[in-house]
Amino acid sequence: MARTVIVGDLHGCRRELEDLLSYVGFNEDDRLVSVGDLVVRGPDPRGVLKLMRSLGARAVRGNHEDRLLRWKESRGTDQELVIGKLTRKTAEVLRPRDWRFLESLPLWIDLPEHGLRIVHAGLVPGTPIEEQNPRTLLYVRTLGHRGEPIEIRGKSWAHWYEGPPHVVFGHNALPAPEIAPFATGIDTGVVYGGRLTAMVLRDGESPPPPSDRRSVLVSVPAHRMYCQIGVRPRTPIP
Ligand SMILES: [Mn+2]
Repeated sequence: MARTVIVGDLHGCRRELEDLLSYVGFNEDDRLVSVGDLVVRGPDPRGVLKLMRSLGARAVRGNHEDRLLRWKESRGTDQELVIGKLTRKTAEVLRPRDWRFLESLPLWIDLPEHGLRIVHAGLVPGTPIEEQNPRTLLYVRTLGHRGEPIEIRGKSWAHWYEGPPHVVFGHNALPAPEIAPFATGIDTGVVYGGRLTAMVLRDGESPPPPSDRRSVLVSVPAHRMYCQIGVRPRTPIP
């Protein structure tokens, strides 16, 4: 039976994606969707994109894809975007078909058959998705006193969100998945030596309530720490 596998931030960790697909017994009937940040910081950005394409996988745009694309667009103009060493390293290895894949990524993907919406970072509760600031979808972590989006760490925006649809997101690397009533964060920091997490749903299945949410989550460990920026999750998912 066909399943939907939604995978967390990969950051070029191709081996761990292969491990995860093998762990869940991914087959040609299943479909793969990513929460974005497919590339940058990790060892094999092209390998991740090649594997994604070969599986017909979909993905939303992450802040790293967005930054790469905005840099590419600005290149050679007097407004050329300044990018960091790790972003540049990725930009240098990507081929035209990789860039085309990145350019095709939408800011959100709806999977109504699972009652789901996928965004990279999150959203401001109560605002229709079409009216969200793209910057919010790519970078939000918490909310201010007036409900405004904030990009630094704090209590996840997800805890104020009341759905529907259920939102699956990444961006905020934590030792374990973020489980909120109507949202699930699945960035468990594989590139920082943590784990790669995915939500696996059967045909037509919606994410269960928080008490059972872990029954649809799986994870595999990183082979090593590829990058020291950010958190280094230590607590494995049981
Ligand atoms: Mn991100």
